[in-house]
Amino acid sequence: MSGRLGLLGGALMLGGVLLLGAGAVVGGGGPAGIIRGSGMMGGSGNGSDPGRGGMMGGARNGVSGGGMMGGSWSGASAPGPGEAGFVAGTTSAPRVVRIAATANLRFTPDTVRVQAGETIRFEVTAMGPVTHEFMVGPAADVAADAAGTPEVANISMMQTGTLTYTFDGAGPFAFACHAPGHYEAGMRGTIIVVS
Ligand SMILES: [Cu+2]
Repeated sequence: MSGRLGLLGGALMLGGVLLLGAGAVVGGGGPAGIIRGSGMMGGSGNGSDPGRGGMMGGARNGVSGGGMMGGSWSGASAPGPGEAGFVAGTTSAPRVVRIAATANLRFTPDTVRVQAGETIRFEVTAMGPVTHEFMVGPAADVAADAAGTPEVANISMMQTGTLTYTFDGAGPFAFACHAPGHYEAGMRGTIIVVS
């Protein structure tokens, strides 16, 4: 709780859009995994597959497939390094990584792979009746809740906090929630930088 909002973040929006996206996938058919559901905006080769074509439309609207698997939230992110369709995020076109902040004080996923130098737009949704924060940056700063570390605070139930961050250098980088007691309970995550 550094009290500072992230430099580029702070925007809150209703998370209902995510629910609509998940619901739409039900009718899309097929095993909608996190990677498959990400879609490829402008990508090639997917147009001939009707099932995936539907998901492409979802991605265009900012909600991508993934559906509900095992009862847990799996809002899909754009493909990451090493995954089919990966496009490195830039400052003008950040890559979207969606993270669920759960009522049992965890982030899902709790590990995010980024390419060195990438700009990522984190969209963090609070999935239960617990308000969270999302801080990302150098691991030491995140662990210490250092003032000035980019953070979006007060993400309440079914709201989404957005924070954009560029991963310059080798890291290590991390993310965490510093709502009282949450970090101590294990609400933290790791950024893996690949070159
Ligand atoms: Cu939290």
